[in-house]
Amino acid sequence: MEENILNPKELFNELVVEEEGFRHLNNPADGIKPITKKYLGIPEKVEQLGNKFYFSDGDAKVEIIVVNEEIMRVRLAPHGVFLDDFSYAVPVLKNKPVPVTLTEDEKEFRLSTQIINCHVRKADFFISFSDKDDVITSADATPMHWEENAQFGGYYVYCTKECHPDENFFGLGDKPTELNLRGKRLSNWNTDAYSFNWNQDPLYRSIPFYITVNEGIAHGIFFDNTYKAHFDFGSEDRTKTSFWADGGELQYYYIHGPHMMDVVKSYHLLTGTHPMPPLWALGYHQCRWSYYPEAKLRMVAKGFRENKIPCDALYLDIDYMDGYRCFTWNRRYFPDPRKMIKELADSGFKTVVIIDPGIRVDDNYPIFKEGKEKRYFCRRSDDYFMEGHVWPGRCQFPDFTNPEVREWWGTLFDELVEMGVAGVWNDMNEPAVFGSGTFPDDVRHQYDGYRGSHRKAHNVYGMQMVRATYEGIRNIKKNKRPFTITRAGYSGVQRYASVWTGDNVASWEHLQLGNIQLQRLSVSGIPFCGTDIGGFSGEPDGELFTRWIQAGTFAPFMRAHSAGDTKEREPWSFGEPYTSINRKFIELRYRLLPYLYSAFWEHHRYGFPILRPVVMQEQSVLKNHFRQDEFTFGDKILICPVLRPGQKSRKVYLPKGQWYNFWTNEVVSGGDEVEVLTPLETIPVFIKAGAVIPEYPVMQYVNEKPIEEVKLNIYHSDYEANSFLFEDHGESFAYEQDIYSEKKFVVNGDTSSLVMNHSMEGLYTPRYDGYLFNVIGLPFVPAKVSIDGKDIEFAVNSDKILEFRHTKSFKHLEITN
Ligand code: MIG
Repeated sequence: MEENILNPKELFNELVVEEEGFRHLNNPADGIKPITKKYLGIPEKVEQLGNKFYFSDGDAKVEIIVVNEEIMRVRLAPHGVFLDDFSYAVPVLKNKPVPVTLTEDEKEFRLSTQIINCHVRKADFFISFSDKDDVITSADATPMHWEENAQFGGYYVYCTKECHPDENFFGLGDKPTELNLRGKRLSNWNTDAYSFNWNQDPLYRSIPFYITVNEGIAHGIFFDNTYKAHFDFGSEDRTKTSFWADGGELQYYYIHGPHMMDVVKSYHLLTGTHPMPPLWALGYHQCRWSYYPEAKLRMVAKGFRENKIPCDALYLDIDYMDGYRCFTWNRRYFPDPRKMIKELADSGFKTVVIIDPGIRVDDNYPIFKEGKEKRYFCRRSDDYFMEGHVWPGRCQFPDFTNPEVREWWGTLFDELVEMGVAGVWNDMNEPAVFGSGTFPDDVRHQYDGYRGSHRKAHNVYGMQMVRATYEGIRNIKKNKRPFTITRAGYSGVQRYASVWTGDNVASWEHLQLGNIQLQRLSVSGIPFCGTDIGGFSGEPDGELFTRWIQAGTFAPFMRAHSAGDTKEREPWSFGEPYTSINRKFIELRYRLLPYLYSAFWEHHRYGFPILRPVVMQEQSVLKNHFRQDEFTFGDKILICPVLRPGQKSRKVYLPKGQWYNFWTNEVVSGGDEVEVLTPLETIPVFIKAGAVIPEYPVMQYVNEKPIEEVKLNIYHSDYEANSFLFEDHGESFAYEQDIYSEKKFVVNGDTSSLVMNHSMEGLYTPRYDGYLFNVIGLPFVPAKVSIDGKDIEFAVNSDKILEFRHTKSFKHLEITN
């Protein structure tokens, strides 16, 4: 790790001197020359060009784009010249032509939509935003500023906003620290961080997007700048929040709430959502560094089926390749990969293979030869090819920011896909290089025609690699959904891949950390995420592994993985009672697949996260800003994993409303903490009253057998509640042509009845005919069940659950006493 020579406290203990309209920040730690920051002066005038507004202080220019009613984008051009408008995060800025009014008085210029106002203060160019009730939500604490000191090579750009006493901060991707970022100072620079620690920064991904909640109102700031970027959430100065970058343009989006959910939704409007994954990708995945030779992989496959533990995917880590050369096979370990993949597929296992960016320098290796001839590899400023050591030895690296390279790379998957490989795992794409860590700063990138050095391209390199992978496989597979997973990423990476949190450790602390990281990724626009279940390095004991499987059951992406020097790590490796409990939870994952898939659809279609921290349910309750164990999985199931050894019970906070303990069906009122028993066999799981939770029968893998019946668990409530069930073919993009089925269940009840309305939309018809209804929590003895006016036979089982069956086509259900 790099030594931190400057103490940041000293570095920012600046002396402010007023001088000729500019404020010079004199930094004593700098010694030789003071850092000279330039600040916006006084806005002289405003020009309007459609939904774009330009302000100028005579030299610097500020552009404000009204993106829609809730979003405005602010850009600064220190000398009046804006950079080309290009972003990997926001490929197309979808402006909605909304009415904007521009007004001016002696104090300010003001741009207003129906929902927000942007104020540009005449005295000092402070920019602030307010809602329609004129409540200021975000206000500059200094004017936007920059440095053009030659010693840094280019502009450093800064924005500083007011930070309020009870303002709290969320988001920013995978930072391994408390969920609430208040008081933190963090940086974005994609870094391979093997066995990272609590508070280590930065890690693998750069997501320059955060959400703040102040006095119950949320807004987001998306600082779309790919350079090394920094954030300070009231750390150096409790009254200020800053974000700045070591280059590039000061460009940020103000995204209005008022709810955190609205902010996340709008962020996805800008950066896109995750496409629907193949249904099997929501099943259980088993990974290891590495399963080889073939006999070993087959043994693991057999182990799953013999132990009757469901599993859909097996992974091949780097040892499947010939000398770690991408797109080759080690034929000694895997003599006939095609046959092996086919036979694994026959018993339901999809094979996922790893692909790293480093290409071995080897003139007998066709991929290197072609890349070299076509000059597809990254070069230094003096035009020599950039070289570094990674697993294959001496390597060169494709410039994935070049569209032609991406296209070429995409075609390289042809053979793997044709052999039956079902998914691709992109590792080391920060990019990671042994020794030096990453590429030298002077490496040149094509950057889709907006050329730049590695300083600009570093944080997007991995995203462009997995984009090439995703798009390539999508082309090859025609209308079938690719499955991809990446370690590095930048905002927008969710359009191309799922994400895992990298090389964690088999410790309780990492289980806690992972639980926070997944919630944080979820609100930062990365819905399909998971940790290495069990911990990558080190050895979990049976208890830790089982607790991790239990938590992982409710992670959008569920994969166990472990480093090469650890003991066997399959769900049955720890013996009883662990094996049975692991099985029970993995089975639960498969039972809940239709629910999870529907939550995924809600993400894809509407931009909602799959995991939602408690603060997202009740942001106006200040205490919730500091809760980080509980979250909901979709909007109906609340989870509180057990994160400590030997824990026999734990406190769980339930948001207001009525909840059912999933294991006992006991009704609990929310709005407070409850003490819940946590024997090794369970973790706290609560279902929101009024929910309809669909369940598929347990299978050893997705589509093992046709589904004959879907179970609908209906939880009585005394208020109206909506639930959805999304289904489709599970493999194709037909959903883009509306070939799916979306069912809506509206439940309402009182002390003597429960009614449910059922409606259907879409062009897909699931194959199964009927539902098995399980009605839970009726506060009365049911005397009559009728569907569309006809009486239905029913039974009440020993758990007081009302049971009956009916075909899936009906509109109205009524249960009365
Ligand atoms: O330098 O491919 O995070 O999941 O098993 C280590 C070997 C490279 C790091 C990944 C890990 C993977 C491992 N990789």
